Amino acid sequence: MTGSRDGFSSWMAACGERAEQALARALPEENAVPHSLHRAMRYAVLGGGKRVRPMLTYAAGEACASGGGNDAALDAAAVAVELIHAYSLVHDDMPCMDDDVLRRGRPTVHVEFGQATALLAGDALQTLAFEALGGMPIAPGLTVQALQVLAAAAGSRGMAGGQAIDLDSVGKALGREELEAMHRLKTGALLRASAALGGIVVGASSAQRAALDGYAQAVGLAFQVVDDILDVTADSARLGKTAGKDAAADKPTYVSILGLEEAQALAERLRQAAHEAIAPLGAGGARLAALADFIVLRDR
Ligand code: GRG
Repeated sequence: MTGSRDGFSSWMAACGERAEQALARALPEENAVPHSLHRAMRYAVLGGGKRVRPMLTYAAGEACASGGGNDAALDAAAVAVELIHAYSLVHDDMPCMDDDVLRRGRPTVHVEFGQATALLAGDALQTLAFEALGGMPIAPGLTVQALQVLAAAAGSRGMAGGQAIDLDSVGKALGREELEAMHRLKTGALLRASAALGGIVVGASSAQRAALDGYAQAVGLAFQVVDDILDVTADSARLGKTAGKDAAADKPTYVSILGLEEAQALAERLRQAAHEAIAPLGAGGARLAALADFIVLRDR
């Protein structure tokens, strides 16, 4: 099943469902006080999204586990990375940042619940991520490592730092290296942590962790290159978010710097680099390889 496209599609569907259920369990119920905050948190997280980060966590765990992984710990790690992602989208969409009204085909959280609740929902999703990791049924030393990896990836030397550089770069002529440095933080750091956490919770060896990291760095960059390509080649209905925003905001992108064809060639080179990086994982890395293909060849 591992090698076939149909097998991979069912694995992706099963992973998406598994992540959805784990997220639904981890989030506070809507009928718990304060209702509007909990409704906003569930609205931000459930019923949408490709769940790429949880898939990276599950596939990395599967690739490195000897004798079956720890399902509860993998679920907690998958929940944690998706909660951080959801928080970043809620805050990114707010008027003080990207100011967007459409996300995952629905009104953004601040449009639906107001700015103050959106701000709090993002904050609370972020802290819930660390609560989930803190409760993992694994050796305490591994839990501490996982907490450090996720905190660093989300913070000022990771995603939040990348967002700050992005906000500063509007209207500026960034070079390719500066653009890459920004994306390695803004989107790459969390994707990298998603794979790392899968390895950590199943007790991956240092060689396995190094292979996962090389893979995740290539995939993280490829993800952003493809995001820039889709911003010009796909429409808003397919993306479930506003298309063409980067050009409209005069933001530097891989397409604006390299042109469409060279950006597509770069995505393909990164896909191949991702495959090469996981060669040391042998047959266990098949899901990760298929996931790299999905990330580069996706249409939304
Ligand atoms: C607000 C601290 C803070 C950070 C925001 C990641 C981010 C930083 C903002 C998201 C803005 C954006 C559209 C970035 C481009 C790449 C990206 C992360 C796209 C959205 O991720 P997907 O495609 O979304 O995985 P789904 O909805 O499928 O989960």
